[in-house]
Amino acid sequence: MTPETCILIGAPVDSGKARPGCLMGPDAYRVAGLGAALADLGHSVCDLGNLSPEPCDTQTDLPAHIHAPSQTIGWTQAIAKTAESAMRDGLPIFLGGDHSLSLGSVPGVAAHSAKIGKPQFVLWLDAHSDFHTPHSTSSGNLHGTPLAYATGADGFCGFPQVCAPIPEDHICILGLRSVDPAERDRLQNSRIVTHDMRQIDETGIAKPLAGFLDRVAKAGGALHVSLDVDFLDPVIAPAVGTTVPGGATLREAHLVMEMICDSGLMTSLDLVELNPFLDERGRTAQVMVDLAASALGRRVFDRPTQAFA
Ligand code: HAR
Ligand code: MN
Ligand code: MN
Ligand code: MN
Repeated sequence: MTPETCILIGAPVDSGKARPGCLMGPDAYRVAGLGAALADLGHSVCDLGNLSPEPCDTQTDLPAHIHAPSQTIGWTQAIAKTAESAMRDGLPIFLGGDHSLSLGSVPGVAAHSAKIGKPQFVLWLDAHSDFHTPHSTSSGNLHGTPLAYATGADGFCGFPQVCAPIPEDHICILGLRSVDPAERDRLQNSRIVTHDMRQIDETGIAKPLAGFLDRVAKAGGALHVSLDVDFLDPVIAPAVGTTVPGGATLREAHLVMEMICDSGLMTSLDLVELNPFLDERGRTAQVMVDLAASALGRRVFDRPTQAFA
């Protein structure tokens, strides 16, 4: 692949749910060698360090059970601005942080794509659809809402206006196996393309992904990839607060990343939901780093021998 300028953006967002730990994610990716892995593939790597949330004490009309709304709004503002500017300079990789970081990353990258006249597409690799609004979520956890926000859904009072909403038919979700009833209703009435694990079992993962990548290519689109740790089976990726059995295998996940790389379409990447406090000797962080490397050109024959087993 052609060398990229990979811009690492630490976003230690931990406000999207009650259980703490995702704030340690960016440093875990660094310790697991993300920067060196990308540099070894010939990319130039620029690590911006960790962002901080903008101060926010907006009074909002969000429902009272929403967890930590001000912090998450502050993070959304900071991440969206950095996302838009980083897109001008290279390929941003957002090191989460919980999935509420995508409330900032997706609208931010989409704002840039709109300005350069490229249609923005999103590939959501997740056990969950994250398609709640603050009014439909019963948990009150905003990490379950970013995909709805990115499409311009109503109900995000106090959040920045989404200036370039993602058209529903530009979104593909792969790996679903935990969808709440309210999300299911809204998804079924949307044009979002979903492939749950049952379908992946039946068709394999390559076929639905190839169909989506083909659509992105034909549209001349920009592709944002949002990789939630819980897309993976918890046996290979235990370090996440919301494990759901029956997820993608290591090879399914690498194949997704290798196909994304071959497509040459990826313009930005989120690595989200890693909770290093729940990890086993860093192995989930390492899997996520290896997957990012696959998306950016690593192939089996290039892979250094790993010491851990
Ligand atoms: N749907 C559930 C909720 O809204 C669980 C959401 C879990 N989200 C993530 N990201 N872990 O996908 O509370
Ligand atoms: Mn998610
Ligand atoms: Mn998830
Ligand atoms: Mn279109």
